[in-house]
Amino acid sequence: MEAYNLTVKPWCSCLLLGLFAVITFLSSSANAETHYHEFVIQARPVKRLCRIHNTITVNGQFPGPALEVRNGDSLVIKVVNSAQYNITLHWHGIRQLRNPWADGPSYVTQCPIRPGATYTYRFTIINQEGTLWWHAHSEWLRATVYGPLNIHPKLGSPYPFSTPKQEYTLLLGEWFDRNPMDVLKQALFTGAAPNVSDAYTINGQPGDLYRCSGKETVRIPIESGETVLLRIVNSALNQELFFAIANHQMTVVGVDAAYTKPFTTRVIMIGPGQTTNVLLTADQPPAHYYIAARAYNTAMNAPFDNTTTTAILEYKSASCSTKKGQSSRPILPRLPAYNDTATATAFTAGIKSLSQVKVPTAIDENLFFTVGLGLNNCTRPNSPRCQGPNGTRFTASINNVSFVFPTTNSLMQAYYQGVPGIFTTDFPPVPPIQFNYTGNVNRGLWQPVPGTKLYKLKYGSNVQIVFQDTSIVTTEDHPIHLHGYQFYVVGSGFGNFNPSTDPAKFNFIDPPQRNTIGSNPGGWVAIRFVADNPGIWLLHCHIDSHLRWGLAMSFLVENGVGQSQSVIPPPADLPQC
Ligand SMILES: *[C@@H]1O[C@H](CO)[C@@H](O)[C@H](O)[C@H]1NC(C)=O
Ligand SMILES: *[C@@H]1O[C@H](CO)[C@@H](O)[C@H](O)[C@H]1NC(C)=O
Ligand SMILES: *[C@@H]1O[C@H](CO)[C@@H](O)[C@H](O)[C@H]1NC(C)=O
Ligand SMILES: *[C@@H]1O[C@H](CO)[C@@H](O)[C@H](O)[C@H]1NC(C)=O
Ligand SMILES: *[C@@H]1O[C@H](CO)[C@@H](O)[C@H](O)[C@H]1NC(C)=O
Ligand SMILES: *[C@@H]1O[C@H](CO)[C@@H](O)[C@H](O)[C@H]1NC(C)=O
Ligand SMILES: *[C@@H]1O[C@H](CO)[C@@H](O)[C@H](O)[C@H]1NC(C)=O
Ligand SMILES: *[C@@H]1O[C@H](CO)[C@@H](O)[C@H](O)[C@H]1NC(C)=O
Ligand SMILES: [Cu+2]
Repeated sequence: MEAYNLTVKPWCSCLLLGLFAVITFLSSSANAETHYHEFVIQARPVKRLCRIHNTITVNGQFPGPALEVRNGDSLVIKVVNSAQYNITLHWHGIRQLRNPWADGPSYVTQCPIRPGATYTYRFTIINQEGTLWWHAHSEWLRATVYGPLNIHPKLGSPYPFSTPKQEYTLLLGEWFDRNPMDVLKQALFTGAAPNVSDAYTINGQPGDLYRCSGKETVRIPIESGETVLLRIVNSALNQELFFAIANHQMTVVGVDAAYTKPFTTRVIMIGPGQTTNVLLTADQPPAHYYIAARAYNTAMNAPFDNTTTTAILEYKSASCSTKKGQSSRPILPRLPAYNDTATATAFTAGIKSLSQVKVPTAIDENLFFTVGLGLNNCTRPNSPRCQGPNGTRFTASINNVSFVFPTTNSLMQAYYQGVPGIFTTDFPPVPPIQFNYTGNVNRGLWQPVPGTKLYKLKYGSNVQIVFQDTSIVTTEDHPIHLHGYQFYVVGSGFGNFNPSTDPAKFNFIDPPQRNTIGSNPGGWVAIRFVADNPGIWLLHCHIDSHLRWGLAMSFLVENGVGQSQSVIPPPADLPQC
C-alpha cells in the first residue's frame, strides 16, 4: 500500500538520521492492532520560497508522519515536546468515545504539553473508515504541525468501490514566509486581520508557480488506464480551497471518514478541516497534468492569498519522452473564480451518504446559532492596538458570545475535578436578539460579549443545530467543526433560516455524515446528531483566525447511566496547568 508522497531532500535527510523515524506498516494480522508512535515536536530548518525557516515539525518532518491504520485499531502516541512552545495534538474527526482526554484542544480537554514535557494520547478507532488527519490544537502551531490519519477497512473488508491500484494523500496547506506564531502575535497586538499566507502547498510543497519551488513539486505517478484513490485534506489555516486536475474528472467516494454516493465532478471545494476522497482514472492521453488548488474566498473586501499551488499528475508512459527537453509546462486546470459560490454550493450539496442512514427525528434540543465576526470599539481608536476597521479590534462570536479559552485550567479537568470558576453553563440556545441576520445589521449590534459559556446536553438527547451566518462585518462561509461527533448535514440555504418552511426540505434519507461543514456565506446549514459521547466537546470555526477571535463554544455532554455511558478516568500523565 503506497500512501503518502513526502519528498525528503538530501540536505535535510541528514537531519533525519538519528531521529525517531516513524513508519507504519499495516500488518496482515486479522485482529485489530495497536500502533505505537513517538512524535517529537521540534524546530527544524525547512526551505520554502527561497528562504530557510526554523519550522515546528514532528520528528523533523514537514508535513508530519502519516498514520495508516484500520478500523478497530488502537493508537498510542507519545508526544515529546522538544520545541519552545506549549502544544497539544488533535486527532481531527476521531470520535474519542467517552475519552475526551485524547481529543487535544488546549485548555478545553487538556492543559498544554509544556516545553520539555510529554503526554501519551491513547485511543481506539470505532466504526470509522476513510480519511482523517491530525494537527496541533494550540495557537497557530497547526500551520506546520499536521499529517494524515488514514483509516483503512478492517482486514478482509473491501471498499464499497473497486479497489484502487494506488492511494495518495494530498494535504493542502498554507505557508507563511514568516514564523506563523509571529503572524498571530502581531494580529493579536494590532487587532487587525492577520497577514495572509504567502503560498498554498500540496504535501508541503508550493509547486511550480512560486519562486524557487519548481524542482520540489510533488509528483503523482499514474499508469494509463489505472484508477487511484486520492485522499484530499484541507489542512490550510484560514482558507477554503477549490481543487482540480487538468483534463480529468474525479469521482467523489467519501468525505470526513464516511462513504458517499459516488458522483463525478471537475472541481471540488474543500474547507479547512474537511477531507474528500476521490477516485481518479488515467483516461487521458499520456502526458503531465497539473493538479492545482487556490482560494475560494467569501469574505467581502478582505485580503486573501490569491496564489495557486500545484502538483503534477505524471503518466508513467509519458515520463521518458517528456522529462528530457520538455519545454512546455503541464496544462493547468481551470479553477472557478475566487468568489464562485454557485460552484462551491453545488458541489457541497451534491454530497450524500452512500446508503440510507438513521437520522434522529424527535428533536430534544433545537438550537439556533448565529455565527460571524464582530468589531470591538476602542476607547482610544488611534492606539496601535486598534488597527481593525475604523480604529476597532476584530472579534467573532456564536449567539453574541465571543468564546474565551480558560488559562488556568482546562474545561474538562475543571469539570471532572469540580473546580469552580472556570466556566459557566449558560450558553444561549438561540440568539439573545432577533434581527435580520443577513440584512443590513445595525452597527449597535456588532460588539459581542466575551465569555466561557458551555451548553449542557443530556446523554442521548437528539440535537439539531442551525448555523446562521450573519452579515456583521461581512457574510462569509465558516467551516464549523464539532469535536467528538460525526453529524448529519440535513439542510442548507441562503438568507435567513425560516423555521416554518425550511425543515420541510430537510434530507432525512441520505444526508452526508461529516465533522466539518460550511455555514454558507449569507446563509445557513442544519445538522443533527445524538449526544451519545459524554465529555466536553469544542465546536468552532476551523478558520484559525476566527477561532482565535472567539468563533467557538463548547458542549458539556453529561454522563448517562453506568460506566458504559460515562467519561473514562483521565490518564495519569495528563498535563496539569
Ligand atoms: C505583515 O504584513 C505587513 C505589511 O506587508 C508587514 O509590514 C509585516 O511585517 C507583516 N508581519 C508579519 C508578522 O508577517
Ligand atoms: C492577486 O492579488 C494581487 C494583489 O492584490 C494582484 O496584484 C494580482 O493581480 C492578483 N492575482 C490574481 C491571479 O488574481
Ligand atoms: C466575483 O468577482 C468578480 C470580479 O472580481 C465580480 O465581477 C463578480 O460580481 C463577483 N461575483 C459575485 C457572485 O460576487
Ligand atoms: C468606517 O468609516 C467609514 C466612514 O465613516 C464608513 O463609511 C465605513 O462604513 C466604516 N467601516 C466600518 C467597518 O465601520
Ligand atoms: C433582510 O435583509 C435583506 C437584505 O437587505 C432583505 O432582502 C430582506 O428583505 C430582509 N428581510 C427581512 C425579513 O426584513
Ligand atoms: C461602536 O461604535 C460604533 C460607531 O462608532 C457605534 O455605532 C456603536 O454603537 C458602538 N458600539 C458599542 C457597543 O459601543
Ligand atoms: C451583543 O451583546 C451586546 C451587549 O449586550 C449588545 O450591545 C449587542 O447589541 C448584542 N448583539 C447582538 C447581535 O445580539
Ligand atoms: C504554557 O502552559 C502553561 C500551563 O498551562 C502555562 O502556565 C504557561 O503560561 C503557558 N505558556 C505560554 C507561553 O502560553
Ligand atoms: Cu469562520
